[in-house]
Amino acid sequence: MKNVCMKKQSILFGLLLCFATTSLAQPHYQPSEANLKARSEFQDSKLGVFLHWGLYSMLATGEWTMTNNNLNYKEYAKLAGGFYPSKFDAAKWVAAIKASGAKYICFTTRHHEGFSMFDTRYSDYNIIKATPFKRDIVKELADECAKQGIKLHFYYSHLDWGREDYPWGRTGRGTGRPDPKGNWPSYYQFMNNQLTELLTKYGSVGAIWFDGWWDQNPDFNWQLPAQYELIHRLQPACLIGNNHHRTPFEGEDIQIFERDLPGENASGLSGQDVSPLPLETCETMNGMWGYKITDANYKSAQTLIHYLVKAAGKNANLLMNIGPQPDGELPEVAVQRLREMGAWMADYGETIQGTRGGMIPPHDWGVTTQKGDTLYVHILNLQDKALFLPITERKVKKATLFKDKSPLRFTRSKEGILLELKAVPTDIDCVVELTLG
Ligand code: JFZ
Repeated sequence: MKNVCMKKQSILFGLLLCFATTSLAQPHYQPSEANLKARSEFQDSKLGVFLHWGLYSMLATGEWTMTNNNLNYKEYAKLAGGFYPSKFDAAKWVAAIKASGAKYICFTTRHHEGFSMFDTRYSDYNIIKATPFKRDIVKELADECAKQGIKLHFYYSHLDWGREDYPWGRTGRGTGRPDPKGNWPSYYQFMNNQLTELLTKYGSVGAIWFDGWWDQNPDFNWQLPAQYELIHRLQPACLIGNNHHRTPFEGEDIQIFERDLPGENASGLSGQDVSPLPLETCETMNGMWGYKITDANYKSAQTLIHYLVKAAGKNANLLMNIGPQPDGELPEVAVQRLREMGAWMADYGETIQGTRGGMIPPHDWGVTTQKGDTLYVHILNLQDKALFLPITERKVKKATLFKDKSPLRFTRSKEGILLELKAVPTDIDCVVELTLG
């Protein structure tokens, strides 16, 4: 009798547990139609420009200076009183960036230092209340991007070196905040309040680019599902990316790589698997994200273009960074690079924008991109006049040199085609256009 009763009880308990777990389980994220469309437009765009701008720009030693030098958070906050970027002109920035062929800008609305570059009700430590500048930089950028027809993405730091309620993580331990425990519910609410502002006051937001997950232990509960749900509820087409250096979590729309082409892990930050989501890799133009006065080591236009083309060949976008100066201008060399990239994009943009990674995987000589029946062969590094291409699945009907549309000869074999170039290529990117049957 007792046994039967216990059995009944355990069945009941089991049923209850089953009910509880299914009803508590997060429903599987289903991206909206608008989101899927935004993903594909994002993939088409191939080039974006990252801007790291904040109070740290004034110290001109990069955006990690607060933690690297253990600067006291109350002292650091005084920088705001002197932040007056007198030469800031959103129209000029957006025009210079657009000229590169980039289709979106990703701007640091609030970096790890904790300062909000926008007008926010939820902290006085912001561009309007704490600086003599008193202009909402994010708003000016958003309006200008809308006017000039380029998308705007928001970088948003999950970690904060200046707030007392952010629980101490790996970094920012020397900034003088009193309580290592912080107050997570308060901090989480603060972030969601700010995200709500960013997604309701600045027009359509292309993406939220999170960063800082890696600051806590991997088992820390960031409550991301509810935060992601909030974002997608406010703007279903807004793409969510998180620079956590892991394969994407539920609810994310793009996969981010830092200073790395997907799958290469050259920087040691991106050993994660490559997911089927749209991919983006970010890279600095010199060696630092935030403005660094001593870093004049800008990559050449050729290096940047090669990086862009290699990313495209790996089916990824390049988000190329510039650290604006404290006076509000973009560094002159950076503007020059934007111009140089723009000149290349004007001629060759269509061989990457609107394409996907091509059927031939990347090789030492270069990469391929593809749009319908057109395969673009990007020869970046070849000391030869002949190039073998392992194409067996499709028939190659025609080969032309992209830049002047002149026909190229090739011979077919069982293993592929042997392309005959007129000379050893010397262009930054010698593009051959193949028409597939
Ligand atoms: C992160 C930021 O910390 C950095 O300031 C910049 O915004 C970049 C785009 O993204 O970079 C990281 C993130 C994590 C590590 C190093 C750099 N890490 O875990 O060592």
